[in-house]
Amino acid sequence: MLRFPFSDRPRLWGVAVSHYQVEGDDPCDWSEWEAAGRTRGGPCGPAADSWSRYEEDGSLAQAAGANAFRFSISWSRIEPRRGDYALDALDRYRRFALFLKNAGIEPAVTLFHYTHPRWFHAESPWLSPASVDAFARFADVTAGALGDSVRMFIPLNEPLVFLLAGYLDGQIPPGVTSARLVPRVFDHLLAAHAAAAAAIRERVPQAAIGIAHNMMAFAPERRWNPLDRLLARTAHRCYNRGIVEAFATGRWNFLLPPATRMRGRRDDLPASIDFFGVNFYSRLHLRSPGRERIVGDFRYRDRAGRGLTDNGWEIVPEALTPLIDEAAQAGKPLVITENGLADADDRLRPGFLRDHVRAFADDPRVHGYFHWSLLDNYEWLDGFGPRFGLYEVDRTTLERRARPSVAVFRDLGRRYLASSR
Ligand code: IFM
Repeated sequence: MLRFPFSDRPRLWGVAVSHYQVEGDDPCDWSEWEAAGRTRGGPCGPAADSWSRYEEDGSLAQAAGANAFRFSISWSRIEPRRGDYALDALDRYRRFALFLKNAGIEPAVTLFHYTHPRWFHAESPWLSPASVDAFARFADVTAGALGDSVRMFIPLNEPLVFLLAGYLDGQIPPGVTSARLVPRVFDHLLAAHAAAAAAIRERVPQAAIGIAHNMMAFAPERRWNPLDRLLARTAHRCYNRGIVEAFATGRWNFLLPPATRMRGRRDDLPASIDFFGVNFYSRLHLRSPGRERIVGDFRYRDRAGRGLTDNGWEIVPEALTPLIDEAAQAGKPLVITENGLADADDRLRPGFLRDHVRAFADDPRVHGYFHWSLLDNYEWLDGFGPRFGLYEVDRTTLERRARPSVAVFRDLGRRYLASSR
């Protein structure tokens, strides 16, 4: 059975987007969040209008030399009312996947990328086991519709980011702030991943399934301070290793600072993935004891001396190597499922690309790279401020224009793909 790495495509050189950030006009829990004024950056509105321009975006990816395109499915478009599936929306994604396939581009489909249908939090929230069944049904229907052109699936994008922002900080929907509830939601997210993976395998036996895990480098703010060092180790253990361990062994046991014990077991997790995806962006410097937060301060700093991105993140490609080592503990082939930066002037992106690609290009454990992002898009709470695109999107006309980095990306891709032959 053909799984990952694909023998007919041993390396992936791709771009990534997510539905809500590019499609536009998608009524869901996030659009309600915006309407309630809960974001700093205003509403998403038409985003980049990819819902009607996906094929144009696919062609831009092709022009940039990509042989893979990661996009996500809007659950709210597919199931606007519980149990009521919108065949036209499924068909829209099917046509796009087919377009990519015909263009020689591997479609990589994410099912959960932060947003939910409006009924979800009231009828089957992540606090309830009903969420697991609801998500598995969505996965089943989607894999059934796309299975003839898609063989690469990522049920969950960044489950820990969603968990912490949605159920601990309450910054994103559903806006809960309860450390007590976090372990239960984590269990249900992992159960939903496993149930979705099983549903996808039923429909698409040759599917390659993975997780996209956001990994962050952590450093002590004051290297000499044992408490800062302890905090950095604890953050790494929880934020990076917890999920790796869960997929490696089917068990997890770690502390979510300051005092929440995350412990559990799911024997079906290790076999539920064929690859482990790493989303990597930056490094945080931690200081203890906390002044602003109970678990301590965390800040980005330009310690590596490469400058900060437009949204203030440190550029630190050398931190990717140890995180790849960590992710490899999952015992699966690796893919960099996201990596990129906000850089409207495209001043830092060429060097960023070269330095990050250098960190994995000769690593036999890594089988692909997806740049975040193909396009400038809606950066959640920060709205359209941060510009992550290889292609700039004019906010008035929504026209796409190649940034100079497209040529750098294409050139790096040519070399990356050539060296796998
Ligand atoms: O835009 C996000 C994406 O939705 C998830 N990973 C990080 C990106 C940049 O912040």
